[in-house]
Amino acid sequence: MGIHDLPSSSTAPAFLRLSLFAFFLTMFLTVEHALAATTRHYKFDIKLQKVTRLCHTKSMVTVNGQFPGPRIVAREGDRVVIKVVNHVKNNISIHWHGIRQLQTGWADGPGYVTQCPIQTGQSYVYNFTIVGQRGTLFWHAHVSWLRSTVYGPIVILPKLGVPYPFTKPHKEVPIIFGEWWNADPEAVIAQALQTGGGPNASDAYTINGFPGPLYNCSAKDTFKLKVKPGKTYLLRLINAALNDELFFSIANHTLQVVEADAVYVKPFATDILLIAPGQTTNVLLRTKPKFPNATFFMTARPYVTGLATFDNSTLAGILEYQLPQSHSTLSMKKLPLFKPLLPALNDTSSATKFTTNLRSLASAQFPANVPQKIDKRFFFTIGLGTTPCDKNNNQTCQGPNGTMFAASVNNISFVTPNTALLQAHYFGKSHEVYTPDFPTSPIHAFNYTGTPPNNTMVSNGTKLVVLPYNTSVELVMQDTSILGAESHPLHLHGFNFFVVGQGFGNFDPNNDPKNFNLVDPVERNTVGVPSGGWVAIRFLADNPGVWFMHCHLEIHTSWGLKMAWVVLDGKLPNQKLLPPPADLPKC
Ligand SMILES: *[C@@H]1O[C@H](CO)[C@@H](O)[C@H](O)[C@H]1NC(C)=O
Ligand SMILES: *[C@@H]1O[C@H](CO)[C@@H](O)[C@H](O)[C@H]1NC(C)=O
Ligand SMILES: *[C@@H]1O[C@H](CO)[C@@H](O)[C@H](O)[C@H]1NC(C)=O
Ligand SMILES: *[C@@H]1O[C@H](CO)[C@@H](O)[C@H](O)[C@H]1NC(C)=O
Ligand SMILES: *[C@@H]1O[C@H](CO)[C@@H](O)[C@H](O)[C@H]1NC(C)=O
Ligand SMILES: *[C@@H]1O[C@H](CO)[C@@H](O)[C@H](O)[C@H]1NC(C)=O
Ligand SMILES: *[C@@H]1O[C@H](CO)[C@@H](O)[C@H](O)[C@H]1NC(C)=O
Ligand SMILES: *[C@@H]1O[C@H](CO)[C@@H](O)[C@H](O)[C@H]1NC(C)=O
Ligand SMILES: *[C@@H]1O[C@H](CO)[C@@H](O)[C@H](O)[C@H]1NC(C)=O
Ligand SMILES: *[C@@H]1O[C@H](CO)[C@@H](O)[C@H](O)[C@H]1NC(C)=O
Ligand SMILES: *[C@@H]1O[C@H](CO)[C@@H](O)[C@H](O)[C@H]1NC(C)=O
Ligand SMILES: *[C@@H]1O[C@H](CO)[C@@H](O)[C@H](O)[C@H]1NC(C)=O
Ligand SMILES: [Cu+2]
Repeated sequence: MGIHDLPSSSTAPAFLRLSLFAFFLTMFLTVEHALAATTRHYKFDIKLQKVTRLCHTKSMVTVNGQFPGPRIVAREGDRVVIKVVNHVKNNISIHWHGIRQLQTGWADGPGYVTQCPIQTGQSYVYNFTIVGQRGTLFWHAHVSWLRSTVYGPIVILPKLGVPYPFTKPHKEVPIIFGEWWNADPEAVIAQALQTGGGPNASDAYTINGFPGPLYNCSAKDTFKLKVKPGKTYLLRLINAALNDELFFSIANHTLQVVEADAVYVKPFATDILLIAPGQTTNVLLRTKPKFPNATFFMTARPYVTGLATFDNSTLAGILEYQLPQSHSTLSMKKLPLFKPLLPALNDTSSATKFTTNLRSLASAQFPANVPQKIDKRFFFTIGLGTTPCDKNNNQTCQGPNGTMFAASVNNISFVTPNTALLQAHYFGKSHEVYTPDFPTSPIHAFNYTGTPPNNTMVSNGTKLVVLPYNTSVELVMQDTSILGAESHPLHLHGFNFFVVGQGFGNFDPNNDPKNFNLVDPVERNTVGVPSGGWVAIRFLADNPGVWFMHCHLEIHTSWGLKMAWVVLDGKLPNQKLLPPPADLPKC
């Protein structure tokens, strides 16, 4: 029954939880209007839990002691209310990654952006409605590197009675990729910020929390996907890893991509998937018609373009067909095991082939509302850089040439304030916290993907862009070759955007826009800025609030590759940010 186990809910009738769910779904099609959206309640207790992987046991921060964390299941249109209680010494907040949060910016979650963190012994109720989204998203901690262990799936089912625009799956299975350090990830990032060098690479990648048999001391920690022949499975793939985009493949099986970041796409078949941190992708797995007398590895390993040292290991799970009765004496262990062939770690052409295949479904029922007329254009450089090393502050200067690594947008490395930006904005105290002068284009133009400038030092500040309500925005993000070109998965909070164009080299404002796809571009919340290239996105700023935008490679966020957009209230009541909840944490 899997995913159709809906959680306890204040108004959902008990029958929703029965396995005859599908039957009732059909039966109640005609009275759909009578079954209004419901409220789903969850409680997240943030607490320590001992977990062992690769023969290393550590006490880590979790939700309800679970790793990965519990799944949130709701329908499009439902309200979700999650009470988060912090029982650990770390400050924490939770981000509902990809949820639009229309008018409810207070529930978005990034620490010091929309809220102060929830401190030890305190709690906060996240309260939001899921509007116009269906598919897979995920939730994760949004303070420091706590998301390495604090994450879980968000499953958004279509409204009751609305079918999927693809084969109805026999079963649905969330598959969440993560990254495991034997050490405490908080110590890893603290050390990196003190030395100024790159952080220690992770020790393993995980699939639903398990590294799988390709690692030492890990065979028993293997995720198995048990399937029946001749069925269609919906795999809800989520990349919750910190610092690595991943290639994924299942031996001898082709996958049909149907959805990305909770938006339907035009279905296409592929053997290889690319999924960046912050991205989600739904695929259909059609199992072989008969018991294949074999088992199959599903594996993932990184797509890496930067110069830094990285975890080059491979996670594996097993796709296992249920034995037919006639084979009951056969042992699974004796069956041949097939392995998929993954692209090389630096295979940019495989990566590009996958991403350029993604197109919005753009049907009458699920249109692609691409902004056609643009009010404001922005051009942001995205890349690495350096800052001076301060030995008096215990920094040990192990970054490039005795400096400290930094990262920036338009050469500004974002300085996180010690109070929340959204509160400063809402209560008219912004002048004390940030300036509204984030540059619309680089202050100094250079050959962004050519020979890098000699001076790699970045500037810093807490600068934001302020947009009137309903501004239609076009943003070109240009990778730079400073300290190495690299693919950066940029994530925008509060909006989906359309990926209207991408290319390699420097963006050409005269010729490239002619090739923009304004008909059926993919709509999502996280997009990879190609290594040594650019990407153009469009979105309508129809959600008042303060919205974080950052690289979803966590180390780049730590180094300052982040900024925020302020979207002002509109005139109508439903165009205004709601007042803050009474329990909003204080700094
Ligand atoms: C959630 O928000 C709605 C709308 O503002 C409100 O009616 C409801 O009381 C809130 N629920 C909780 C538990 O705070
Ligand atoms: C990072 O790796 C170095 C070299 O292996 C090791 O000495 C150091 O303790 C590690 N740091 C953390 C925080 O685990
Ligand atoms: C799996 O693929 C390999 C390589 O293409 C092929 O040799 C093998 O016969 C396939 N096995 C099954 C059970 O499909
Ligand atoms: C991974 O990196 C290690 C250390 O740099 C190297 O020895 C090993 O060959 C690499 N493995 C792969 C699969 O690239
Ligand atoms: C299945 O494969 C095993 C191992 O290769 C072999 O021993 C067995 O005879 C096969 N059974 C069938 C029904 O093909
Ligand atoms: C990818 O890596 C291989 C082996 O490390 C190297 O030979 C090749 O030149 C690299 N390709 C690109 C496009 O960087
Ligand atoms: C630097 O490190 C030393 C030893 O760990 C510590 O005693 C001192 O307080 C630190 N200084 C600063 C400015 O953090
Ligand atoms: C580091 O210094 C060397 C020698 O001065 C220079 O060639 C190189 O470009 C510098 N690298 C960076 C990243 O600044
Ligand atoms: C930028 O650098 C690239 C790579 O070195 C070079 O091919 C290109 O001609 C340069 N463009 C300009 C405008 O100088
Ligand atoms: C960068 O440094 C090199 C070598 O020191 C020098 O020849 C060159 O003129 C410098 N370029 C600029 C733009 O300063
Ligand atoms: C920001 O830049 C100023 C001036 O260069 C410098 O003194 C300060 O340390 C920097 N702050 C951060 C957080 O990097
Ligand atoms: C937790 O957050 C509060 C409020 O911003 C801050 O004062 C405190 O230093 C933080 N504690 C830790 C351990 O980071
Ligand atoms: Cu990045």
